[in-house]
Amino acid sequence: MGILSGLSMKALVNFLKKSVDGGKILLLCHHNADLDAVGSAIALSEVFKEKFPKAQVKIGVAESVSKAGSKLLAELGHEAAINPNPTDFDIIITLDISTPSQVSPIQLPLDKPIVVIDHHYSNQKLEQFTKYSLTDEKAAATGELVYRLLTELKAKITEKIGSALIASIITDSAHLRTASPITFRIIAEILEKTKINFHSVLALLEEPLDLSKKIAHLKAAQRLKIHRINDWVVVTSTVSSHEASASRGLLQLGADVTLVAATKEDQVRISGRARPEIIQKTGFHLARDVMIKIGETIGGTGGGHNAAAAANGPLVEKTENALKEAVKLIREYLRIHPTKA
Ligand SMILES: [Mn+2]
Repeated sequence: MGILSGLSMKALVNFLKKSVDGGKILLLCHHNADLDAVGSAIALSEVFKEKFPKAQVKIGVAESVSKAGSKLLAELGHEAAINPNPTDFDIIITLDISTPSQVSPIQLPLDKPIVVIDHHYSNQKLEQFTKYSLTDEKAAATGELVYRLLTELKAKITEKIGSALIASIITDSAHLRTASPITFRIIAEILEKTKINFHSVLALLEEPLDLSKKIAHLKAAQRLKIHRINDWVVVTSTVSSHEASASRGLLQLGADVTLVAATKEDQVRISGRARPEIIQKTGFHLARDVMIKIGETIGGTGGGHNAAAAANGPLVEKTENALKEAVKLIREYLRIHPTKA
C-alpha cells in the first residue's frame, strides 16, 4: 500500500499537474519490457507531451525490450532508451514493476520522486519507497491503471494512445480470456472515444514464433519432469532462454502448473504458469504460494500473479533445488487446500 493509499489517485493527479511540465520525466519499464509496460509508457508519453509541452519525456527500459514491445514502439513512432541513468531525470514513473530487482542494473534514486503504477502481487513492494503510487492487484493490466489516470487527467484519448492501451490490456488479460467486466468496459470506452478498429490492434500484437522460441518450447518438452498431485499435473523443465514462452507452451500441452528455469551465467530466471481451473478450484496463487519462496532459494526475489509468476536470483547452482522445492510447495498447498466440489 502506498503511504497515501486511498488518497493516492488524487494526490498523484495533483502531483503530476504541478510537477511534470518543465521537468525531465523517465517512464521506466522492466526487463524484457512487454506490451503492458511499453503500451503504458507510450500512452503516458503521448499524454504528457500534449498536456505538458515543456516536459522532456523519455521512455526507458532495463536491459531490453521484448520483441512484441519493439514492434509496438516502432509502429507507434516511439523509442526506448536501454538502461537510462535515472539520476538524469526529475521524476521517475515505474510501469508494471513491483520490485526494484526488475530494473537491475538500474538503481532507483530514492531521493527523487518515484511514481509506481503497477498491478502485481509482491511482498517486496516498490511502493514503500514512494509517496505516489497507483497500484491495484485486481487490475488486468498496468495499462488499465494508466487509463484510469488519464481519465482523471481529462486527457484526450487519441488513436495512438488507445492502441497502446488496448495492446497492453489485451496482452495481460490473455486476449481478454481473464478480463473482468471493468476491463471490457475500458476497452469499449477506448473504442468509442477513438476510431480504432479492434481488429487492427490485434494485428499489431501478432507475433510469429521465431526459431529460437520453437527450439525453447521443444527442449522444454524434451526435458520435462511430470509430477502428478491428486488429479493435477505439475511439470518442471529447463531451457537456455525464452522460459516464459516455454512455460506457456507446456500449459498448452496439458499441464496444470508449469515451472521452467533458464540459467544464464550468474542469473537464474524461473517462469511459471497455472491453469484457471486449479486457481478457481483450490485458490492456488503461483506468486504467493511458490515464486516468492523459491525466489529466496535462488538468492533473489519472486512475484507476479496467481496464474503467471516468476522468480529471479543469482544462485544458479540452486536451480534444481528451487524447482524441487516448488513442486513440494504445490504438493503441500494442495494437501491443505483440496479441490472444492
Ligand atoms: Mn502487466
